[in-house]
Amino acid sequence: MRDIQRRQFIADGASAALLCALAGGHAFPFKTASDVKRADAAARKVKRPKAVPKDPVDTMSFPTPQPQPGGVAREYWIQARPARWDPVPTGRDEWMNMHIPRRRKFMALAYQQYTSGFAEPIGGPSIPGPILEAEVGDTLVVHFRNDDHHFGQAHTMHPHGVRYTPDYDGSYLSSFTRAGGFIAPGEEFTYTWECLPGSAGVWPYHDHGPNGTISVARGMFGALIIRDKGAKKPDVEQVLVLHALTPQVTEADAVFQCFNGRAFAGNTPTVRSRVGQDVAFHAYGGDGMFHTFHVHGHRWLNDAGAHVDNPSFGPHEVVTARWTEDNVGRWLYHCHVFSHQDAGMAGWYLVEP
Ligand SMILES: [Cu+2]
Repeated sequence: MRDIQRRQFIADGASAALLCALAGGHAFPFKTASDVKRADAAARKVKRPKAVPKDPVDTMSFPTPQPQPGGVAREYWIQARPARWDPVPTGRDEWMNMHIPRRRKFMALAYQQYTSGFAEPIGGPSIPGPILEAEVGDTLVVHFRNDDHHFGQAHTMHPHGVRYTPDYDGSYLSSFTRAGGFIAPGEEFTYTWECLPGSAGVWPYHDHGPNGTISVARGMFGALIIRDKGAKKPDVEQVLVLHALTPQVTEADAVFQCFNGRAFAGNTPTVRSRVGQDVAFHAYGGDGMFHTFHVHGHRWLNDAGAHVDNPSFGPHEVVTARWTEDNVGRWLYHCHVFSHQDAGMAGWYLVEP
């Protein structure tokens, strides 16, 4: 059975499209809005799979990790929910002073933060989702609730960079799915992730449920920031996720190339700083494409100690650009893939004296 599905996946992929979405073991070409609707319908029907162990690891159980000595448990309450979303709220591109005439609003999927015990929402649903912060030695304890009453699908949170046992992987694995890999609408699950030495940095998290590819394309992603114990937080810190909102999910007549769910300067984040401040941008690719991160008027040292002003990165790979500010002005930041830049992947960076 599994082999047949696998062959079907390969056949669909070869004949129909480069990009495929998997919904509960069914493979769909991801070329048109109706392909996405078919994947949605299949994903809605997926029930929690019955466990069919194959290897000894499939039946092992694992203790929930605790913070290291001196560390603490950092608790978050995060809900997944549908959200009507406008990628260009101003209707304009402020860089080129152009009107953006397209139909724009669509149903996104996003993460939303709540206060303790899901008592009150903290702000609205956001793309990317809430930034989850911790220090090395801590655990991240994330209470996750699925409120996807619109698409009616199971969702998860799958983190990068931290350590987790199989139950907290947050990945749908058909008959090998562990506890955190399938959270149905209305259900809650608590993930515990360990911020061990080596996990300092900025890392993505995202849905990895049965329809994960399409959910991520709708906005279900966010970032973890793990700092070394006592490390200074930059004065200005901005996470930027570079990703496309495509016609397959928006049903608009063209793609929106976005930073953080918004396209075109004046809609994408406008980042502000002053001379002398410690400024950090963390950029990652939230879709299946490669991108670059370019900031006018600035260059910085990469991890290898070389000066760069336009590093490239692949899907879900993070680059950090950090410097002490010394250049006053109105600057552009953008992806240097021109087809991305010109479809909205650009924004303002304003430096005051
Ligand atoms: Cu790009």
